[in-house]
Amino acid sequence: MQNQPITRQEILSQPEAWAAALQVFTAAQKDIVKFASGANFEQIIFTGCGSTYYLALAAAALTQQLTGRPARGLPASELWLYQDSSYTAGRTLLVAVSRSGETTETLRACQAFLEANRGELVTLSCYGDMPLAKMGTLNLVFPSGQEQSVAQTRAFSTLYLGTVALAALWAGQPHLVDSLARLPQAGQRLIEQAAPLAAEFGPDLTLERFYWLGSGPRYGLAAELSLKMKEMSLSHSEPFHFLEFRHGPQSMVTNASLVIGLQSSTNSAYENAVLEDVSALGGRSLSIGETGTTVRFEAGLDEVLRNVLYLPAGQLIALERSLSKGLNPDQPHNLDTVVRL
Ligand code: F1P
Repeated sequence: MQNQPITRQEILSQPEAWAAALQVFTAAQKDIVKFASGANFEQIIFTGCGSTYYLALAAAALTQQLTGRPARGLPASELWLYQDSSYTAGRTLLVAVSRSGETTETLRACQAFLEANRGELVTLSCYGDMPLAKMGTLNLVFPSGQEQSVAQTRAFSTLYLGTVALAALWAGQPHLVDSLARLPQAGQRLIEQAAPLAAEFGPDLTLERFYWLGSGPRYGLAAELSLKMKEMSLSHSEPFHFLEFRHGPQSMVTNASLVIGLQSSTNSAYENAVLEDVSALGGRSLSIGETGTTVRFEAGLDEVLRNVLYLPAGQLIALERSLSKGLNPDQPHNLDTVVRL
């Protein structure tokens, strides 16, 4: 494709990147299991900055759900500068995630963690020659997530998939990791289905406000998609937990609002009712989920495994809007690939 933004190619190639990441994961599986057996961690903390902080939120929620151990997602800057409000006295398993592996805040948070001897560090990144990939007891590197664009798309979903696989193994459920092999195919089908919808909503410049709703392990993903809309298309965009939308944010609904629901199966009735309220208020909405939604995965995968499928549809809407506004999605305004302090 000539004259196409690199971001489009990065979004479309996610299924292949996931397949390659799962191979990396399989090769490291024994080392990963070692962390689970005999691990006396009082808490698990996931960290990152920007996109990878939102990834940390999503990963922590899923890890706690699967393992039953307390898990939190915190920005690396907070871990570095506000250690007392971040850590307990007990041993911590810190999982640091970074596309570049060189974001200063993430490196400083990890360094401070190791110096204070708070526990063990696991890192996930995309570049094996960068400093973060040498800091942990276990360093997982996913080169298939590498990107040329500033805004993360393929890197985010690939690294996120790594944390899903980690959570499944740490929960002692390796059969879930085996099922992840079905995701690349489901991702391909999803992208084909979402592309026409993105081509419909992206260029609709009567829309001025975007709200992304996601709950439980999906809140971090809603936050990431909202960030994509901001970075790529310079649009007003905010994430909320599903039912929180009624507690104030819905005052902002007009006929220029689009509310995008990352709908679960377990709570679809409650979540869908929020979207129905939006329509009653004159706003527009669309839903992404396994079945009965505007965009449907129909992947037949366990709910804990399929969250990554929400991402490509939202990324494509942000990309199409960016292009329709005459912007360059590869190079967002005022943003660098790596923040170095
Ligand atoms: C984190 C990050 C990106 C953002 C921008 C600046 O980078 O905040 O999420 O898109 O590129 O850096 P990293 O630590 O994941 O490389």
